[in-house]
Amino acid sequence: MSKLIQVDKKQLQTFRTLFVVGDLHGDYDALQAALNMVEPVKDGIIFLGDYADRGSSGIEVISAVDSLRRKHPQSVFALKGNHEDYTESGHPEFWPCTLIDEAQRKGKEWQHYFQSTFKPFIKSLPIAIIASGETLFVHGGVSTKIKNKGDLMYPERDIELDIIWSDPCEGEGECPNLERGGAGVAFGRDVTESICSLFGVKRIVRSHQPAKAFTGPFYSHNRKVITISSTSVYGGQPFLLSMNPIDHEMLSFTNLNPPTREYREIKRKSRLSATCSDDEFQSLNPPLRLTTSQ
Ligand SMILES: [Mn+2]
Repeated sequence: MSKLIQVDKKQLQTFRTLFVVGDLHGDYDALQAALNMVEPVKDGIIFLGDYADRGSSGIEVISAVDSLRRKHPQSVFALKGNHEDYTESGHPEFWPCTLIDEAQRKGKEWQHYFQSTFKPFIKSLPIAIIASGETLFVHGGVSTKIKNKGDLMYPERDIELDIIWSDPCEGEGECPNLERGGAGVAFGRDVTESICSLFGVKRIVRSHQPAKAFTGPFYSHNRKVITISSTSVYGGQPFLLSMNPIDHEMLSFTNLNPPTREYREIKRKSRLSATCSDDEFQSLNPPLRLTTSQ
C-alpha cells in the first residue's frame, strides 16, 4: 500500500476549504473545537499526526480521527507522526509514551487494544500528502535521502524516520537531529527548496514542534515551511489552519482555545511573541484540561 496520498487539482476544487490540524497529543477539546468548524465532504481536512501522549484523551482522539477518516475517505486524511511509531508487538519507538498508561487507566488491556485497534490504525496511515502544485504535508520534515515520489510511496525505514522526526533548521544543508537524539535530520533551506521543486509544490506544512508554534504558525525557510500546533497540552494555544483549496497562499489560522483575559493581559504586558522562550510560556501554562472519558 502506498504511503503517499496525492490530491490533484480536480479533487482540491471540490473542497470549500482545506483545513489542517497539527499535533493534538490527546487534546480532545481542541479536536472538537476544530471539528465544529469543519464539514467533511464539503471541506477537506488533513491531520498531521501525533494524536496521543501527554494529553489525557489520546484514546478518544484516535477513535474520533479514525472513525471520521473511515467515514469520509475522500475528504479526511490522517498522517503518521512519530507518536504512531511502534514495533509489531506494541512497544513504542519514541519517548515519552503515556498512551499505554492511559489505556490501562481506562480499563483497556494494552496488548488487546494495540493489536485490535491501534495497530490497524497506525498501519493504515500515510506519511505524506502532496496537494498538487501547492503543498507537501508531512508530520516532521524532509531530507536529502528523498529522491523521487517512490521514496514517499514505498519508503525505506530510514526515509520514514526522516519524515516523521525531522525539523527545519537555520542555514543550509542537513545534519543529524541532535536535539532529538539523532532521530531524523535538521534540514536547511536548500533542502526545502530542492524537495519543493522535486514534487512541484510551493511549501511544506508540518507540525512536530508545538513549542515553536505556541502563539500561531511558525515560519522557516523564507516562509516555505509552516509549522502549526493544534494542542494546548504544552501550554500554548491550539490552532486550526484553513486554506483556500486551490490557492494555499490564501490561508488563515483560528485559535481553537481563545485566550483568557488573564493570558492576553500577561502577553500584552510582557510583549511576548512567537519567539519567546519556553520558560516564559510555562509560567502561563494553564492547567491540563481533563476530559472525561466514556
Ligand atoms: Mn511529533
